[in-house]
Order: sequence, then C-alpha cells, then structure tokens
Amino acid sequence: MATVAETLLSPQSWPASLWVLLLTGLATLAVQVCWRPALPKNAPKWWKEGDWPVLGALRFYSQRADFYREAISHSPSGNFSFYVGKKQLIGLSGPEARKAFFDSRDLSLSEGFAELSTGGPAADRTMDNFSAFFNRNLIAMLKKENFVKNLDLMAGDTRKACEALAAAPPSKADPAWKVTNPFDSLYQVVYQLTMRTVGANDIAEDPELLRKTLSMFERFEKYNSTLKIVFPWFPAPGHLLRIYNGTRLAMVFQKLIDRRTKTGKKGNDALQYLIDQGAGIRDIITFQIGALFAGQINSGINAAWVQVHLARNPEWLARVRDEVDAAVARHRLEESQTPAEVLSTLTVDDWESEFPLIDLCLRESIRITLPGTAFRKNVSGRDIPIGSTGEVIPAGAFAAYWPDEVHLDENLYPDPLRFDPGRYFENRAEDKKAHHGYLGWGSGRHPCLGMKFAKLEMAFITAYFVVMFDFELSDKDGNLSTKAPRPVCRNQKQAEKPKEPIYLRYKPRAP
Ligand code: HEM
Ligand SMILES: *[C@@H]1O[C@H](CO)[C@@H](O)[C@H](O)[C@H]1NC(C)=O
Ligand SMILES: *[C@@H]1O[C@H](CO)[C@@H](O)[C@H](O)[C@H]1NC(C)=O
Ligand SMILES: *[C@@H]1O[C@H](CO)[C@@H](O)[C@H](O)[C@H]1NC(C)=O
Ligand SMILES: *[C@@H]1O[C@H](CO)[C@@H](O)[C@H](O)[C@H]1NC(C)=O
Ligand SMILES: CC(=O)N[C@H]1CO[C@H](CO)[C@@H](O)[C@@H]1O
Ligand SMILES: CC(=O)N[C@H]1CO[C@H](CO)[C@@H](O)[C@@H]1O
Repeated sequence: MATVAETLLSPQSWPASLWVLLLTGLATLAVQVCWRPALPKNAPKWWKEGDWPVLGALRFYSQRADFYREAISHSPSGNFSFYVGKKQLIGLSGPEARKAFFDSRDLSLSEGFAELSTGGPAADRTMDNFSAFFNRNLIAMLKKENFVKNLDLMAGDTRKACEALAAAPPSKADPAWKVTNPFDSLYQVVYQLTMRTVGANDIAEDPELLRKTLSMFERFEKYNSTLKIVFPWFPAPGHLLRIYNGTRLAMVFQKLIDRRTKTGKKGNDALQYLIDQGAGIRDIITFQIGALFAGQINSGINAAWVQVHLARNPEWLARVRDEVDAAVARHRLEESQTPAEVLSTLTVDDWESEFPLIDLCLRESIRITLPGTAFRKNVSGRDIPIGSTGEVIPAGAFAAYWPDEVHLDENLYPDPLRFDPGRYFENRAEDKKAHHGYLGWGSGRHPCLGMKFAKLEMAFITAYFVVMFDFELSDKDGNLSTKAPRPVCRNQKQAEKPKEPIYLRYKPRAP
C-alpha cells in the first residue's frame, strides 16, 4: 500500500474522494474570503462607486473626504452603505443621523475604532472589558487632584522647554532670529506632559528615554495597514512592522515595571497607579500605548497649529498676549519677577479660568485641523433606526460620521477655513447654531475624556510661548515667510503633522 506521502506527491493517482475534499476545501476558503453578507433591505442604499470585489471601498481609506462627499451627494437620503472587506459600513449625514450617531447607547466607540482604524480583531467580550478598564483608569489619572499634584512639574517642563528654545543657536538667514518646527518642538513638550500624566515619570524625566520612546511611538503609529483592516486575519507586512515597533515600546514599560518590582522602589505616577491596582502586565502595557494614542496625537498637533495660527493672525496674537500679560500682572508679587517666573506661581484654578481666549484658539484650531471620520459599531443585537427615515444601522454593522459636514459648513461657520476664534463669542455662537454643531471634543455619549488635560497643556504651552517670544512664519533657515501654510488635507484619516514642514522663527520678546 502506498504511504500517505507517496499518495500526496502523485495527484494523478488521487482517489476521487480526495479531489472532492480538496476542491470543497478550496471553495469553502474562497467563499469565506470573497463572500460578503448582503445588506438588509432597510439599510441605506449601497454606494458602489469605487467598490472592489472582495476588498470593498478602498477609496474610503485613500481619499476619505472625497469619497464621503460624493457618496452623500449621490444618495437619496444622504445616508449610504458600503463595504470594507466583509464589514458593512453605514455613512451618515444630516442632523437626524448625527443625533443617532452621537446619542445612541447601542453604538460602541471602542469596537468601531479598533476594527476600522487599526484593523484589530472583531471584538469579543474581553475587548469590551478592556475598554471599561481603560476609561476607568484614564478618568482616575485625569482627575483634578492629579493636576494639582503635578502642576509644578508640568509647568516646569513647559518653561524649561521654552528656555531651551531661547538658548538654541541662531538661524542661518538672520542671527537675530532662531528657528523651530513646532510640530517637533512643541509636540515633544506635549509628549513629556502626557508621559507625566498618564505614563511614567522615569520616562518624562529622562530626555534620552523621551526621545527614544517618542520615536518608537511615532513609528508604531505610522505603520498602519489598510490590508489588515480589510482582512483582519492577514499578517500584512505593514502590520508586522507596527507590531514590532509597538513591542519595542512595550519592552521599555516592561523594564520599568520589572525594575520597580525588583527594587521595591515605587514611582509616584500613573504607571504606579496601575501596578498598585493589581492590573496585569498586558493590560498595563496596552493601556500605556492606548493612552498615548488618545493623548498625544491631537494635543501635540494642535499645540503646534495654535502657534502657527497666531503667527498668521497678528490681531489674535495681540489679544492672547494681552490675556497672558494681564494674568501675569495680576499675579506678580515682585517687580523683579520675569513673566515666566510669575506664570510658574499660578494654581490649577488660575490656569483653568484665566485663559479663555487660548481655549477659543484651541477650539478653532481643532475645528480646522481634525479631518477624518468617527466610527461606531452596532453592538446592540438590534437594527438601529436612523432617525425617522425608516433606514437602519444593521446589527453588527459600523456607522461612520464625517465631522467636516458640520465643521466646514458655511451655513454654520461662514468662511469655514478662516481662523476666527471670535466665532464662539456669545454674540455669534456659531457652534451652537445646530445640535451637535461642534464635534471637536466629541459630543453626546462619548465626550473626550482628556479635554481638561488637553486645555491645561495648551494653556501652559501657549502662555509661556507668547509671553517669552515674538514669532512669525519662516523657512527652515529663518527667512521670513509670507506664504500661507498649506491647509490640512481633508482626505487625511486623522490629524497628522503637515507633510510640508512649517517653521516659526522666534526671538526674545521685545520689552
Ligand atoms: C486637542 C486634543 C484633543 C482632541 C481634539 C480630542 C478629541 C476627541 C474627540 C473628537 C473624541 C470623540 C471621538 C468620537 O466621537 O469618536 C475624543 C474622545 C476621547 N478622547 Fe480626546 N481629544 C484630545 C485630547 C485627549 C487627551 C489628552 C486624552 C487623554 C489623555 C483624550 C482621551 C480621549 C478618550 C479616552 C476618548 C474616548 C471617550 C469614549 O470612549 O467615550 N483625548 N477626543
Ligand atoms: C440620513 O438619515 C436621517 C435619518 O432620518 C435623515 O434624517 C437625514 O436627513 C439623512 N441625511 C440626509 C442628508 O438626508
Ligand atoms: C475582564 O474580565 C475578567 C472576568 O470577568 C476579569 O477577571 C479581568 O480582570 C477583566 N480584565 C480587565 C482588564 O478588567
Ligand atoms: C534664506 O536664507 C539662506 C541662508 O541665509 C539664504 O542662503 C537664502 O538665500 C535665503 N533664501 C531666501 C529666499 O531669501
Ligand atoms: C519599525 O519599523 C520600521 C520599519 O523600520 C523599521 O525600519 C524599524 O527598524 C522598526 N523598528 C523600529 C520599530 O524601530
Ligand atoms: C489604513 C491606513 O490608515 N493607511 C494609511 C497608513 O499611513 C499611510 C501614510 O501615512 C497612509 O497613506 C495610509 O492611507
Ligand atoms: C441595531 C443593530 O445594528 N443591531 C444589531 C447590532 O449588532 C448585533 C450583533 O452584531 C446584531 O445582532 C443586532 O441586530
């Protein structure tokens, strides 16, 4: 009798049953890969433009805003369905749909985000479990008492970073000026403050470790893979690099935890808080990476954009400066104190209440800077009606909402790309003209958990920066630049550093 190996190596001698088995197997596999569940009848109409067999609407990932805008304009209800791989997505638009998206308790933010932004596995209960763990601990870390505890450190970090800028070498073009790319320098300040608040002081206090881990994080964040989102089971190369880089970051935290366990020397920080809760090492590390995703990107990019907008809008720079100067004057105890010294004496309450114009500048910057879509997944086990249209978000399907629909709507925000924090003054209140008319801090059931912290960071950075420096846009050598920076590409999936670097030249503020 032939051995199994011999049989397998000579297909011409295979019995018919083996062929049947093989072909059935292949067919099953093909069907599994290619089959897409049909949309229920009451789902919004399928927008097929740009749909690829099996893969789905890849354009949603490469040109999101264009895809979304066209789909809305071609859809009878303004809502439309499409596929990403097997996943069914419902693109929503209009006020009713916005309400359903932001107010429904049956839609999960964490599961939508995991599967559509990073290609995580389809959620199971452990995932839900982690997201509760994540939010609970983040909320604890972002409590006011922790800001009070860390205030001197955070204000000190910001001040030192500005003093380092002051000590930088002069620019090539003009020795009176120095040059910085705020998307690097101020982004790093945000990273340090984030590390202090939701990470580990060992990292926040070690410039080399800060630099190293930020670079790991940025690589980790950059290596994404559309393929992985379409086929969650596929070991896409981009995804493997991402995992590799993420693992290196995880190892840094692992080492810190090991050291603390071994020496018994506790830290006084967020990492220690998690260890003391008895959280497992995997959960701690996943938390740390998640907290960086939530806390770093939007804050870091807006910290830079606010200064760029101020450099382009001298009347707003003057108003913000007046606000900061007035606070300095109120808190000055001695003639000899520098403004930076005075700022270092402010309390958390002062920081939170005395800089309303910085808040509005941030609000305006976010509106202009936040492209992409928000995601939810229907985890309710029921179809979710979209307002009174009779259309539904089917069970297990995803919903997407595109904030530009309101943020760049001329009827709400005239001349929408213009930086104008005055839009939010009470007498104009353009953000209140529609329900869920401003989405920059989330809305409805999922407001941003980090808003107070982000506003505090922005107050530190902007106050020290405008009080210490005169600044304007320049090129990398320090030549004055009168050209407007290229506006944020709406097709981006999230806030990103500008592809064409933007530089500020600065010098100590004229007395
Ligand atoms: C300028 C900075 C920031 C901006 C513009 C921003 C914006 C947002 C937005 C728009 C959402 C809602 C997303 C959605 O509806 O799908 C959100 C949610 C969230 N943000 Fe922020 N955020 C910022 C800073 C932070 C920081 C510093 C943290 C934490 C350290 C943070 C933690 C979170 C978390 C955990 C959620 C999810 C809340 C939930 O699951 O219900 N954010 N943020
Ligand atoms: C999307 O569906 C909702 C559901 O009723 C509807 O109110 C909204 O107007 C639709 N969008 C557009 C742009 O028609
Ligand atoms: C998840 O749930 C299980 C069992 O319910 C529990 O033992 C575990 O600690 C939870 N994990 C987290 C991160 O909350
Ligand atoms: C910018 O500065 C560099 C260095 O001083 C100089 O060589 C160059 O000509 C300047 N470019 C412009 C456009 O002024
Ligand atoms: C991260 O991924 C990129 C791909 O370079 C790779 O070159 C780099 O070495 C990886 N390691 C990290 C993660 O630094
Ligand atoms: C799925 C996804 O987000 N892919 C993006 C990964 O990053 C590159 C470059 O930053 C983008 O071009 C891809 O669209
Ligand atoms: C409203 C809705 O979409 N309900 C569905 C949500 O997802 C679950 C499970 O995936 C389905 O069973 C529901 O019908």
